[in-house]
Amino acid sequence: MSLNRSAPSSAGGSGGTPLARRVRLARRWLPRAAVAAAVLLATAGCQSNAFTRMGMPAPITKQAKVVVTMWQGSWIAAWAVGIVVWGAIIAAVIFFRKRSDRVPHQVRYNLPIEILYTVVPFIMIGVLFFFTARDENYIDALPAHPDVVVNVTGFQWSWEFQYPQYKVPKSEYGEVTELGQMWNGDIPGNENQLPVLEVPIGETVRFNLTSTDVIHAFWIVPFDFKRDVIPDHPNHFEVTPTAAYTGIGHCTELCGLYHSRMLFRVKVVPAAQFKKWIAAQQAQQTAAGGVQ
Ligand SMILES: [Cu+2]
Repeated sequence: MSLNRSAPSSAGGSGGTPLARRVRLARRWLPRAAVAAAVLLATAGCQSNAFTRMGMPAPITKQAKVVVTMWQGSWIAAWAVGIVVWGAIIAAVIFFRKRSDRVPHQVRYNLPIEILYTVVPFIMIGVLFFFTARDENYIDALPAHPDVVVNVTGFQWSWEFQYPQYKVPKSEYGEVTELGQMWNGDIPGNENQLPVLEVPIGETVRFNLTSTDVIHAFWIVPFDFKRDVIPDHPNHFEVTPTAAYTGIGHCTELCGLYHSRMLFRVKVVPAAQFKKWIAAQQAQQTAAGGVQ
């Protein structure tokens, strides 16, 4: 947008005291600046970029998008409340300065104002609660028939991923099983030895989480979501990936000496590529008589 900067100075220069000129300038430009800021905010909100996500990683699942929207909504609500509170503080500082020793008019026991003080925070909490509960129900939903099931086992200090729908006959586990090594940065290329978790785009993927020892937590950063992996307490969640992704997943619950090395490779790939990969894993593990 190109703003004509010469207009205000020529208009502002036409007579009047300096104060009157400043007031005229402010009257002319403040509404325009407010509209420009509102348009900028509204249009910037349409696209998902690092600024409008307010620090959240770019989402790669339907559920993660809901998390980001919730986060943005919380910021908008916080800003709205902040602007009102700051506005009231600044107004009090400017317009209600101490001018004499006269005690100002007191409002205690003023029932309408006290009801307002009580009701407004309840409404604010109610709105936040409503959206939080709605989104949490969506994110925690476990539809009956997921397309792909992954059983995740966390242990000190690595992960095991099993695909019970894809059998590997005559093997120890009887199904496609991905194991790997704990990360060791001293060994070049060691990241290629990490266990692999591969899931398809556009299909519902159920994760069943268990631990064999202590509490771990499962975290794929752009899922915008973490879930604890607890011994004797199976946890579950389901996502629908929406975008390709290759990266590193983490344990995000301090679980012991090598917690920070408890990494895994994540590949979110098109469904056809996933089918090919899982068939290759089945063939390979069947030939080897079990997991490699
Ligand atoms: Cu851990």
